[in-house]
Amino acid sequence: MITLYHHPKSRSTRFIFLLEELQAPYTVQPVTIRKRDGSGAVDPANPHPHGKAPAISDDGVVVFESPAIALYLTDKFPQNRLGPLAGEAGRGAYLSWLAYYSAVLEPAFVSKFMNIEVPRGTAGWVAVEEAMPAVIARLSPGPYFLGERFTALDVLYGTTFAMFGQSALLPKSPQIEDYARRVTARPAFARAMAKEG
Ligand SMILES: N[C@@H](CCC(=O)N[C@@H](CS)C(=O)NCC(=O)O)C(=O)O
Repeated sequence: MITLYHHPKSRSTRFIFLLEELQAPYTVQPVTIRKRDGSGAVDPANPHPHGKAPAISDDGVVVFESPAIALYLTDKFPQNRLGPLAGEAGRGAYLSWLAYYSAVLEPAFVSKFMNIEVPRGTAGWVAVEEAMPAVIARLSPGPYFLGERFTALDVLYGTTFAMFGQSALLPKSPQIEDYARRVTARPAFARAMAKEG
């Protein structure tokens, strides 16, 4: 049985969405986390090495960091085809864009938020203004990251774009807005929202 270590309205919320999409058996263990304003605290029950959310445990097997959790869950629960398996078409793109999410896109957003120029040739990521055209090109055939097939990539990217859509971090794009709406219109997203509190 999967235990999701979850903090409301955090990066762990989208894993309730993914677990609902997968129709996997799971329990949610609420944890405290440290907040930007100095409040909150690492929860000793949380197995993430820095006390961050999300983390999961699967009968004692601990997995942390969003792309690793997404891959672990879609490999473990293949029945709803939420991620191409090893040897299946699309696996290479699936792995690449999972890694890109936390290695390039999140650092790009944080750099913009902190007003830091991304050092060309040194940083492992690029500026948002360079990352987003690559993401939009990938999404162009649509409707999802891997074409017709909805996958865990859409859970990560779609919820992120839905969250940042109203902010200056995300360059305005009707295509990204449509995509975020499409992802968050899914019944599993509504179920996750109802359970998340
Ligand atoms: N790289 C991690 C980031 C997780 C993360 O930073 N989560 C935030 C909540 S949205 C957190 O737990 N912050 C508490 C802290 O930094 O101590 C992932 O993608 O899973």
